Amino acid sequence: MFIAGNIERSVLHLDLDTFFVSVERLRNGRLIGKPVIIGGISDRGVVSSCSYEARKYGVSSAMPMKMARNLCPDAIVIRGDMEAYSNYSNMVTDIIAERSPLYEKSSIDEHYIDLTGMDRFYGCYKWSHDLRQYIIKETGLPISIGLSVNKTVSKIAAGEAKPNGEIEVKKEIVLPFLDPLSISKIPMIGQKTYHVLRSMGIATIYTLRNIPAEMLEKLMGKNGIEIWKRANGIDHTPVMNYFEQKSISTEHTFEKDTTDMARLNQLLASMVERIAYELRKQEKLTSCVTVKIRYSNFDTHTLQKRIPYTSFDHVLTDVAKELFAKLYQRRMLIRLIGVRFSHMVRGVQQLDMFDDTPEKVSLYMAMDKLRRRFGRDAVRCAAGVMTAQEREEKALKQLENALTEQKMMEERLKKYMMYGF
Ligand code: DCP
Ligand code: MG
Repeated sequence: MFIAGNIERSVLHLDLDTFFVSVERLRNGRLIGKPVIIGGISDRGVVSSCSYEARKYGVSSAMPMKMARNLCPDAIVIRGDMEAYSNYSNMVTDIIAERSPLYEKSSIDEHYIDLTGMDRFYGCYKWSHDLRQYIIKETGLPISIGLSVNKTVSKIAAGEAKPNGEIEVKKEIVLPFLDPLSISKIPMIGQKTYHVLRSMGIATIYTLRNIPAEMLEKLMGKNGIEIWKRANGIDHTPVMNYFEQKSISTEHTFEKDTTDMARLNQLLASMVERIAYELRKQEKLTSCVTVKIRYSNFDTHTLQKRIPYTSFDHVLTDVAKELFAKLYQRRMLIRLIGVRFSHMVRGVQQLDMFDDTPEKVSLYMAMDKLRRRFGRDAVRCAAGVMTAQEREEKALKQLENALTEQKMMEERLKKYMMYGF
């Protein structure tokens, strides 16, 4: 996409406040005003979302649940319900889609809208304010917004507007707005980069943006330049139309057309496994599965289903098989089958962790690790590829490794929380 450097853009960022907690509060008013934590409820689970009342005690997302309970023993801990959150997420997206010229859904509770040019008809800020009020009225969910010249500044502004607020950062005040903020507010700066920069005495965006870009490049490569640009309020990345965002798909054409159901189902499962791995590698979740069949006479049929956000093979395989069974009614020879995941958002597996036992999550992590090390086809659990006993033995072994690794990770996290390294 071509973006002229001198055209001033208006980009709106919307982020729902304590999203999962807010949905639970709609369903149970007694949770309002209390410390609430959503996540895996076992000790090995992690915090997905927590209320401001819980944050006061130092609880934060991605923290091990055990630690969160220690910090805030009075917190009400709730095992999440991904289906409900997906429904509310889609409700918000539908409202935005109906009214916006161009929007991007960037995570389960975040959207960007490109409002460039709207000022000629209707003030951008007024439009954004009205949209926010409408979302609150229709869904009952608190949401914060930031309006500015690009995605980075508007996202930071929405963060600063929380809870339940709105901030506009006009072009002239971008730098004064950014300067006093902590470098951790820049979305590109993760924990690792933050610690590197802090160890060099860089705390505020002002200090960061006054460091020569070449120095940051030497320190962090290309990323260093990008970080320097963000600190200076420069970000040309376009708002990507949600429905034009890349989907992940795969197809298989048979050498000899077939009607062999067992083979078709087995192949479908292994195709799903392959692209679900790709999905997790990209740290994405999908909410729409499409299955395609091409018959030997080239007649092509597709069927799709919207589902709660997930990246788990076992969920996706079941959906794909269900769609295939519905689609394949003609008992004719099949020439090709395909699977596609679309309506994807940024999000990690942790998001759906509470849907499953910690053992299953560990198993997925172990399998993906093996795939990373030995190639994507190193692990298969599609029915029929291994005997049941082989599968179980392999799964147990992977589980064992994953649990050891998870224990080590928890130790590291604990140490980090205690000593800050
Ligand atoms: N989420 C998750 N694991 C993470 C981060 C987020 O499961 N590591 C989920 C739970 C959140 C939702 O995604 O409710 C949105 O993430 P946010 O970072 O926007 O967190 P919240 O909406 O909970 O809080 P805030 O008010 O800070 O936006
Ligand atoms: Mg949020």
